[in-house]
Amino acid sequence: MLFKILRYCSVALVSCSLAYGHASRDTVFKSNGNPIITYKYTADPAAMVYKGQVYLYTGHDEAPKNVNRYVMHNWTCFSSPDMVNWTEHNIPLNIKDFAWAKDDAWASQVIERNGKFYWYVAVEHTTIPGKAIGVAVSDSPTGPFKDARGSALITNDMTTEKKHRWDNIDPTVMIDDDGQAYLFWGNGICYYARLKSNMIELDGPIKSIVLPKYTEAPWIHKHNGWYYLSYAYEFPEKIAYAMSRNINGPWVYKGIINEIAGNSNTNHQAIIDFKGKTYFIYHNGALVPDAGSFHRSVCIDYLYYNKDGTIKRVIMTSEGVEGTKNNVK
Ligand code: FUB
Repeated sequence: MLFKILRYCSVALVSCSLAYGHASRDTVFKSNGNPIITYKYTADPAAMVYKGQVYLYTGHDEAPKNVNRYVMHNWTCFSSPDMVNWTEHNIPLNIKDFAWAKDDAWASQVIERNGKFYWYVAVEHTTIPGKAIGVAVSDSPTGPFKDARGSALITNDMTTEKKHRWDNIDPTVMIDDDGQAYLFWGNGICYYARLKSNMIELDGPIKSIVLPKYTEAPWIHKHNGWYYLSYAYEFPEKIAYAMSRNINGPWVYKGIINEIAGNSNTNHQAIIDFKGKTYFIYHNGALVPDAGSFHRSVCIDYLYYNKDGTIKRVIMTSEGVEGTKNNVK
């Protein structure tokens, strides 16, 4: 406990010019195991590799103590050359950047196309009841980002298979080798649709995929010719996955990757290859003083494949990853 408190304080010193959770300038820090960020609560990680750097995008849990619901108003961006030395970039995106959105800066993902960076986000819509997906764009992975459409890309009235109002959340995006982009998303059902090359319009119907005990948080990635669709399974959430030789399926369910992440009902993974290793990025509820399902923290551990392409179970650790260089610690 003493160690945790000291660690909390030491990063707070590095960030001494910051009001809690609101960076006025970039913040540089070295992660010291899991959770990797110890001066604010971060959730719903998504990551992207671009020009030798990892860019990590997260939500920001801001619920007051003892408030047991998501209070989330902005998204954050961190970069690292080695998965250990990190820079937080001054708040790149806020719910207020979407004039049509009411609140709830939920899960998101950024992807690059032709030198532009598209940030897909889940939010609460102001006038169309329910959750919606928007997209912001920037010329830089660290922003500034602006609303790319001036309206939502997906609204609750566009999907009818599920009746609850939060089925349109948790966007994940992939550009396939032939240049076709796809958006996957959903709570209680996994939706997907093609995107036009402008990345801000659908290019065809919304379809759905049947996956065992699917809850939310789809993440699409490709590795050695296999497509992987990982997702939050049951509730409290484990992470499971399916594999396919084609992004349009059929998807074959393969099992659990990650167990329930300590002290958090949700788990929310991103998977990236970076400098020869594969990383499993997720959140748990391990950071004092208010750790839990509504005060979550991003963690990173290794992910390993078997020879046949299936994924070994992730071992969640407090030590985290060593980074890509021998001299980072
Ligand atoms: O952070 C709000 C919601 O919790 C996300 O959209 C889900 O994936 C879960 O992590």
